[in-house]
Amino acid sequence: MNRRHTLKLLAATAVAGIAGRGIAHAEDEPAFTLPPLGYAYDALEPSIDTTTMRIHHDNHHAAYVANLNKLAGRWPRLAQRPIEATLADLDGVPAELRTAVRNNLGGHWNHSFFWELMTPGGARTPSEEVAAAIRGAAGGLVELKAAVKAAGLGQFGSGWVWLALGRDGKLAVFATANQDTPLARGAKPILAIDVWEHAYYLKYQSRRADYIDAWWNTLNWDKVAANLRKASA
Ligand code: MN3
Repeated sequence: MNRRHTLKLLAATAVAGIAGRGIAHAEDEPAFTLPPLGYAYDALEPSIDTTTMRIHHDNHHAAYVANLNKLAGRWPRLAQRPIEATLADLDGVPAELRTAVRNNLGGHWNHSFFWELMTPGGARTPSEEVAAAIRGAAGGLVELKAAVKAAGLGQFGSGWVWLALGRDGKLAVFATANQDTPLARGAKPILAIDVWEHAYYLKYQSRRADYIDAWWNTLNWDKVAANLRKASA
């Protein structure tokens, strides 16, 4: 391709881009929006560093949201149902979009849940209600942390570790791959830790265990208590 041809192509792309944005603003808001982090990027220092938080929220989470808006253009029902309902019924998603919806809607839901879990200012230790639930599920907090760490280190590649209330009414620790959610198996999440490398690599490099240990310092136990009450209701 010669230079003149390239410039013509760029000009055409620019015009199409501007027209596209104009139409989107005039006729409708995006179906999905990136929720604000709700606190400063440096609020979880030194456990989670500022740059990681900025890239994780503004780039990684934002990319899932951008992809969802494209998917909603192809399948409007995506924007019309509650997110949880779609994630609990992935078989109801058109087959050709199912993997993309699973990854991007899962990524959007998981991260939205994760940011709130780390909101600074809440309880630094479990309430008696939460502690009792943890004793019943794992034996105690020390044992819960050990189970979460084992699941996190055992997750090959990217994924999440969850404490979730299962269909059987019992709390369990397990990992999911990629952006898969407990909702897909009918479980209700209580807490979650993102063990994708993008969540820790800038500060911890390959030391996933050190990241998991430090992550507990960021946990807002008031959010855990609220999630437990909601799941048990
Ligand atoms: Mn992530």
